[in-house]
Amino acid sequence: MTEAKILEHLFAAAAPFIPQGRVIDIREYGSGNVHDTFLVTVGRAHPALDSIGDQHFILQRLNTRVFRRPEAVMGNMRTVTEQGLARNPPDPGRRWELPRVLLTPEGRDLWVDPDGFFWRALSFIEGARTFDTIRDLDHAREVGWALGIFHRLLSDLPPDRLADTLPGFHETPGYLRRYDEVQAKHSYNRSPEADYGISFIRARRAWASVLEDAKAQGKLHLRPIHGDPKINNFMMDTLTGQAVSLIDLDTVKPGLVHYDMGDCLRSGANLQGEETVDLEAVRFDSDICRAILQGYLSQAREFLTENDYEYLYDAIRVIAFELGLRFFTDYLEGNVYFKARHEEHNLARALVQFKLTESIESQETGIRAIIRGLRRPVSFQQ
Ligand code: GN1
Ligand code: MG
Repeated sequence: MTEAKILEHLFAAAAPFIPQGRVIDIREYGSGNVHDTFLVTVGRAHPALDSIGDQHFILQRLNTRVFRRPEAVMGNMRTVTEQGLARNPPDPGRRWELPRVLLTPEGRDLWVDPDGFFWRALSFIEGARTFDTIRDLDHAREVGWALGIFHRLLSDLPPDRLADTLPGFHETPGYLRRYDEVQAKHSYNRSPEADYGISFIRARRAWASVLEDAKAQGKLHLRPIHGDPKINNFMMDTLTGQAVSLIDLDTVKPGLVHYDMGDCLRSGANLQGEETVDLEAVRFDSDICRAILQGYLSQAREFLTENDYEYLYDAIRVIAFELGLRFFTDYLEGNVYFKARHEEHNLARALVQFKLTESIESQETGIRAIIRGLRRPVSFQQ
């Protein structure tokens, strides 16, 4: 498709959400691995956007191969944002917003194009930006604070008010079963890297169900979670540097807060970022880990149980391992889930997560000591 044709499609997809407005510009936005995301600049705002300042919105084409029930995804998103969360200042004097779902004049939150693709529009958090990696300890504390606020604000929402839009998401044993199936079905190019991945996974199979086992034994409980709190889903105010939003609410659903903690820490404490090609430099930074946890616990201490703390170390290790396993399986399967820029992209991503897992394992004693130290209440000044 030519560029002009693509733009024509994009303008057509934006139009239902902005009936009275004039779209000035549409450009690709962010670095998501699943949906196609665009930033739309409008001449006149959508009625649901603020009259002053809001001149943008986010337009997304949903990946319905991953999210098979787009209506349920939108339902969850609306439950979370409309439950008074959107502009509810969780801490006096602090800015806090969540992206709002923009509706068409008919009140619809999705628009289906003539080819059957689902599109949606979300408000854009102005005056804030995202980062792919953590810059410093203050940034880390802010990220932790924002995840803590998110969990705290959702902590009284019964998890069954949210649909299970991605059955099995973050349940590691299921990803292992999928890996076995794919391995049995697909041939792949033997290489030292692929061999390393296979033996890496083999050595961790028995332990990988640790969170699911604890859940089955009643030690850990389902709560509303974000599902994808990696660093570039936290928006930081461009002036103050403080966290103002946690975006990408597709994966909000019932789950373990451990999935979120593990995901935030495996992402935040990897200063090379998950796309690095410098494998030797990949490590888990325990100072960043401590700072994220400090920020998180300033909000989460009131709802975490003793068992929750017990499984925090495993959560960090298992979610890094699981993401590596997911990337690796997708590589073996021919890149059908994560968008890949080249054939070995998901193999390279998997190796980064495996290296990170090794680094976490080699620092187990230190990480457990950090968690133990932070369990005692400490004052944390914002
Ligand atoms: C995917 O699309 P994106 O970048 O928001 C994935 C996450 C992974 C992440 C790794 C629904 O998120 O689970 O952690 O890639 N989302 C889904 O970058 O599978
Ligand atoms: Mg996501």
